[in-house]
Amino acid sequence: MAEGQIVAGFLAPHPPHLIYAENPPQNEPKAECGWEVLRWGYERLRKDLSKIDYDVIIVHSPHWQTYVGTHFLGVPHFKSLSVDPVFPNLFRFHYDLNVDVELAEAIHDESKEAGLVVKMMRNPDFRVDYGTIISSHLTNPSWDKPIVSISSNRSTSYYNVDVMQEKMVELGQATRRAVEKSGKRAVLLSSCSLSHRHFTTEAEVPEDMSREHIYHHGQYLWDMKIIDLAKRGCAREIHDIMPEFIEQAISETDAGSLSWLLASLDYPTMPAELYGYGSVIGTGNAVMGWIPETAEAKQ
Ligand code: 2XP
Ligand code: FE2
Repeated sequence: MAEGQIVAGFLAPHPPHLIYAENPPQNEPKAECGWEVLRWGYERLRKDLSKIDYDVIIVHSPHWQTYVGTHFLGVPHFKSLSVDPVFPNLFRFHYDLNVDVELAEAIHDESKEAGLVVKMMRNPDFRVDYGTIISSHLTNPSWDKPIVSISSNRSTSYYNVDVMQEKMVELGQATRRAVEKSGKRAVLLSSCSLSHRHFTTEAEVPEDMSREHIYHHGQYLWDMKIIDLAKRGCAREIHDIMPEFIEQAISETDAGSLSWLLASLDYPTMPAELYGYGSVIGTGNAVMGWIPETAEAKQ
């Protein structure tokens, strides 16, 4: 069996607004427009992804919160309705998805061997979280690939940010080892925003873009710092300033998704491709990523 590999890794944020504005048939609420720069960014991401072969999407989501260890979806098929608890007016999404349980178990086993507390989630009636669904949909709207969904252990809140960082390094390395042994080609998604300070009131028309703007200049500067480091191939530095970024920008990366992605990719030194940056209810969102094969092709 050929050695498996991580063929791409993306920061793939999950504001439900992006699905709402896209009007896929699965979502009940319908919009006129909205958040185009981010949606065009995802469009460019999909175009790049269409040029590479892959078998599976692995997503780490802040909205599957498990306080005892890291959990993995462990049922082959899920079909239900996902309603965003904060934005039920924007996101009522009928999902129907397949899970690569074999690979999920392999990452689970590698993680366990590395000393992490882990669990396979075997409840067939479990409601898949909207972070997993939104990032997976925007990356691959045809849903023709199985996913592996990994929970967030929330150790930044439950312990502290250093514990989160350490655990995500272990989880990322375990993910990489499991993918390599599996013989599969995997695309990884860190399902999170960067700065994460929300508006406290919503516009009457949610997609009224005259109301959408950066919330806070300091948080914007932090987002630019992270993007600049990624574009310059300084993934290790992003890991190193993560604790300060989380504190100063109230970042959704506190869930560990980005730390996991960077560790899984073994801290890429190739420049990240930035597909788009924009605010959603004031939060900072970058769609960007690393496709190692494109770097090799350019050499
Ligand atoms: O607040 C969150 O975590 C959400 N997922 C909803 C909205 C905007 C995010 O950037
Ligand atoms: Fe979120």
